Amino acid sequence: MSDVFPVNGMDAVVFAVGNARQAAHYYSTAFGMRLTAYRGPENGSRDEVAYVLTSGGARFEFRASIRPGTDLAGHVAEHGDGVIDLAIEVPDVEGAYRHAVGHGARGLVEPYTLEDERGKVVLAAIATYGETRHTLVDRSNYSGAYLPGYVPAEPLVAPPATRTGRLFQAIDHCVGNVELGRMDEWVEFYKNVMGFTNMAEFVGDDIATEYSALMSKVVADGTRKVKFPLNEPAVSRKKSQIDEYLDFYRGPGVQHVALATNDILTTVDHMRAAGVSFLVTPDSYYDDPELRSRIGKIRAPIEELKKRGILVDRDEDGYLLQIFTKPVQDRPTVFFELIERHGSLGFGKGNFKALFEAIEREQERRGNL
Ligand code: TYF
Ligand code: FE
Repeated sequence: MSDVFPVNGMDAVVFAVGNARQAAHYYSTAFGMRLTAYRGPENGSRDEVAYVLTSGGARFEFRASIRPGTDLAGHVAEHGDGVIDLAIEVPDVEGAYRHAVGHGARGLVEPYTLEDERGKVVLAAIATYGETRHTLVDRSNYSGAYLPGYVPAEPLVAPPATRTGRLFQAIDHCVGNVELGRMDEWVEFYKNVMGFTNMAEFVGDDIATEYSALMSKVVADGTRKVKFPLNEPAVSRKKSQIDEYLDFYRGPGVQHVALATNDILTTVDHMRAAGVSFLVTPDSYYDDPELRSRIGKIRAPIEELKKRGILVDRDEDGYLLQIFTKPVQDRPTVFFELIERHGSLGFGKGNFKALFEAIEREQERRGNL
């Protein structure tokens, strides 16, 4: 079967922030990322600065307005720091854009080409949930640092001597929170507009009413390189963590970005030493004999996971290790996940109970439960 919307993978996660220079510093020190490109008033960008950081194949861009009254300044005032763009690399921007708008997507930017001495990049953009967009990017004919208009940049800080490799190498999945009752519409959007399909993993009514206070489904492209879980709040006895997000973000948006690592133990140690806070997993999680028999043999002793609060889940294809940060900005909105996969294509379904309880403990501390 031919793919109606071929994708190469995630191109970048673009954040709108109040202070991009400080964000770039945080993601350099705490996430071990490397500054690679910059755009600002020194090179012709009058209103905005942008810092591009990478870690292996993962790319983040942090944009900030340096004047009032810009769209970017308005976005930050309304939503706080957050994700404005989940950019996707595609082999054919024109074809992808036409397919998307022909199947119900709202076009934001028609296909256009940017050029400089390093080649050319084709871009277009469509709207998704809330004020989030998907820029479609073809950079196959470009060898510059990021995009025309950006200059190459040197790392902001030298990595600590104790760190030898990168802390993560790819974006595993990006999760969106949408309004109550809208999840299935957005699943249909990704099916129709991008030809994505539903993955098996979901949080349905049964789990929602029992403890999660959310419903969730996952859509992915045919190659599973781009995976987008979608959450909506569920009506339950407590205020949903999704409602807390929607209140503070003031609408739908990106909830978490999962980062793939080959060595979650080392990554957590570095990030924690650099001041990143993770959700706490109670000891009882590890001492449960049912967990021990369910997960079988894994690459690290359970004690090492327990020390760090790392969760483990197994399914028919293999297992995964995962952990979640607390929100990384002032508002209780965006957070990160670290994930180390060993065969499993899932999202940690077996951890949902422990995870959602940990999230609710934080919600309660913030007075939002
Ligand atoms: O992406 C996922 O589906 C997992 C689990 O609010 C999850 O990381 C789902 C919802 C949520 C937090 C984590
Ligand atoms: Fe996740």
